[in-house]
Amino acid sequence: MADFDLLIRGGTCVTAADTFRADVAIRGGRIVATGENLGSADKVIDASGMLVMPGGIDSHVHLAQHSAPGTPQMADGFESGTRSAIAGGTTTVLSFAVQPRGAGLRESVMAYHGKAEGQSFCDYGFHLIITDPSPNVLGQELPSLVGDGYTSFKVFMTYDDMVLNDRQLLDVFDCARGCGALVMVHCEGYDAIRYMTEKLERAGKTAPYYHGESRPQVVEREAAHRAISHAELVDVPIMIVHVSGREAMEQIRWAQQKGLKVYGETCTQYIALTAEDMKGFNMDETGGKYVCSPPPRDRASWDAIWEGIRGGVFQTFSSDHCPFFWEGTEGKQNPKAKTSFRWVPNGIPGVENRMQVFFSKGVSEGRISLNEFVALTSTNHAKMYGLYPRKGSIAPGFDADIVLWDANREETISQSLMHHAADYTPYEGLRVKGWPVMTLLGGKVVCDDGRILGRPGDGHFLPRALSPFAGPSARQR
Ligand code: DUC
Ligand code: ZN
Ligand code: ZN
Repeated sequence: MADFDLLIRGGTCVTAADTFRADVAIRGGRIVATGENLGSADKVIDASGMLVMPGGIDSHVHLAQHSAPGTPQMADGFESGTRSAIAGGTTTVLSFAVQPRGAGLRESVMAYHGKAEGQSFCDYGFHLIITDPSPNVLGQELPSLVGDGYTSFKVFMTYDDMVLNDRQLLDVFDCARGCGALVMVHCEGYDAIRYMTEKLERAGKTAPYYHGESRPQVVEREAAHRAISHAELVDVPIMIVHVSGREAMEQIRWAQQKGLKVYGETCTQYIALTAEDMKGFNMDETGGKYVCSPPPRDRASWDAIWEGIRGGVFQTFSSDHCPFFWEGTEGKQNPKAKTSFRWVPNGIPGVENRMQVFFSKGVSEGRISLNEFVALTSTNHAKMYGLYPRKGSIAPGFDADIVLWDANREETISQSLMHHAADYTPYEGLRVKGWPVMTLLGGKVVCDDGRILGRPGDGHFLPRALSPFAGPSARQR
């Protein structure tokens, strides 16, 4: 009988802390040893010339999320979305269980489980989206769900069907403080966006490009400052998600320098797309392919985002995978969307490209180290969202969720390579250096050079511990 189920031999292991030559021994779905001459195994994978990194954790994806009647369906459910994830080297996703207004929180979570159960190619957990913070939700349901492993939730400062007013935000923050949950905040101001949208529409400026003009950086900066101020008042940590440029980044940096527990997330689109993309061909509808919120900015904003990444302002780099179809009446070109940018569904696919683009622009172009790459794509997500020390590193005791990475392989991102159900990729034509060549989930090879070997149902739901980053400051404890 062999010592191990699997040995990954001859690669260079990379963790958030170290880079070292070692074999990795796996038994029962977990890493049991790293080192040399470890023993025999039923199966050996030759990883020479490859980086051996923890599987990606994407803590911000939207799958099978349907929030309001009459709005378009998402292109990806759990099956296609997580298939795309493993093809891109990601082995855990955290998706959002939304509470439609008027609905109970637990019933919403249970319904969402029904969409994921038996469907997922990778492990998954749920954040909650709180749209209706009634006394029952804040007093009973939310604390009880946090106790059951749904230890983070998102609130919105915009969107008709999601927005919370300032008093509601304060109440939700207070509840999070009480139960130790981590609050993620979508920072864009509702009234400012409405004002801008109506003004642009009156001027006949309705093409997708004006989506960006309707929510400039000042709108994001104002909301970020307001959220930070409320969090300071309540004394609760917050995570400001999908930061798009300098203005919001500087708010987070300012808060951090004040000693507040304010964390930041940024995403692929904010280092790879610009507002120019939303012009499409000659200000036509094809710009709708790039419509997401906050909108992509400009190249100076890419630099600001890198400044925040390198300076430690951002803890996590996510995809904000939020896919809609391009063709057909259920997607970006739905009939209403042709009348104004305000009806173009907000969101783009990208779970498969997150690590490719970040590695290429980050590591291959010399902006960050290999270890920073692992921290920002995996380890920090695990730590921030209560999955550490089970996920997020290459060390004995961790789940054997591993990506073998060819740092020298050059590819051009194209829809023909994608495994999602969406009918386009916003990163079409982007040349990258660095590519995932094999993905393992719990020690099983689930993707080999783009060939999916895993099955729906391989992935399991992950109840999560409280985030160690979510406790209030000692100041008011
Ligand atoms: N917020 C997200 O987090 N994703 C897509 C759209 C949005 O507004
Ligand atoms: Zn958002
Ligand atoms: Zn999102």
